[in-house]
Amino acid sequence: MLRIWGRSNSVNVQKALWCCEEMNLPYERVDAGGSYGVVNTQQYRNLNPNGLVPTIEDDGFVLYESNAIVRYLVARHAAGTLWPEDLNIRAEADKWMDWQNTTFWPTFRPLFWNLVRTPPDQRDADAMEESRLKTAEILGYLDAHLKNRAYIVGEALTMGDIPMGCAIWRWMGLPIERADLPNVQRWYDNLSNRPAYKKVVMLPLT
Ligand SMILES: N[C@@H](CCC(=O)N[C@@H](CS)C(=O)NCC(=O)O)C(=O)O
Repeated sequence: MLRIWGRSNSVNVQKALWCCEEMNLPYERVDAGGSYGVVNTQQYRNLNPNGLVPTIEDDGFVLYESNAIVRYLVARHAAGTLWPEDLNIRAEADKWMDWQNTTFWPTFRPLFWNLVRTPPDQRDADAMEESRLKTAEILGYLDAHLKNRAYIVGEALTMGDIPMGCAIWRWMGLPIERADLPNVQRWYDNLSNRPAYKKVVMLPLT
């Protein structure tokens, strides 16, 4: 059976879990990372020398990097649905996946990290405000893109929704002032109605 290494509150682990839940694919999850440790053991480093989560083992095949894991899982099990067969549509989905990892998350991370993982007296207020403003600005790009779409590349959920879907739960859940982004809100509402998203993504922010 597919094994997923990683704590369930990790944004990157949730990408893999959400995929599996959407596809009804059986998996075993092993707690690792954060307070669970494990990632510094030799056994884990042999699988993933970065010491980060998630890592998957699928019938002897080992893979890390959350977005690569999402692509692998959906290409293998959900061709034509989560894995768009049309090359242009798939490339568009790919683009938003990469945008989450390389643009959105580095912009949003200071706000998230300070508010969720840092004691109040040690928070960097300037970094938080800069991160909040810049995140709102770039979410405007996603908002414009979603104007005529229910999901990231059309009317149905694809892999393109998975990384940003995991990330937007965090943006929506923080006790902050949020810019008015009606299309992002509508998309987020669509995600929130999905049982798989409720089960593995909509967890307390810790
Ligand atoms: N680029 C990697 C980043 C992985 C990453 O940073 N994972 C975080 C959790 S979201 C982690 O392992 N942090 C250390 C820990 O949890 O011990 C990916 O997308 O998989």
